[in-house]
Amino acid sequence: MSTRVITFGTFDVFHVGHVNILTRAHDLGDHLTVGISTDELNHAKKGRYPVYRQEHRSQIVASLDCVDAVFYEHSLEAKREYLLEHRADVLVMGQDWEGRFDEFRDVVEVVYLPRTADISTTDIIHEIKNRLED
Ligand code: C2G
Repeated sequence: MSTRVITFGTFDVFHVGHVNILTRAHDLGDHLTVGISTDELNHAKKGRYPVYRQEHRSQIVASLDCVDAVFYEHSLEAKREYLLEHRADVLVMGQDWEGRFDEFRDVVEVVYLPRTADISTTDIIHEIKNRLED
């Protein structure tokens, strides 16, 4: 039987940390689905809109060989519905979400992977701002 893996994220200003988690998520099964946080969900969650709009973020993620399907994650509260709708067997998230999805262990195996060190969208935005100010 094939194993279906699912993960969620914003994937704004796409970088190597994103590549690493998606590659490793793919390696845990046979099919990888990625839920892309919508612009509105991000605004609600982080108080700012992403730099790249959702159509571009999802096009970038969908173009990767390790990704089989993408959809928009409109709500953090609908995670159980998304897991069932996409028939997920394994939920993968980075360790910054450690423990936050344990409540879904009744429907999926939950795996938290270590984050890639020393890179984040926020750091990249700050680096660009600093260079412009120099
Ligand atoms: N990530 C990573 N290493 C980094 C940066 C990010 O492994 N250096 C991982 C995060 O742990 C996450 C994924 O990449 O699993 C996507 O990160 P974000 O785009 O920051 O996702 P986030 O906004 O946390 O959205 O329902 C859950 C949310 O939609 C997650």
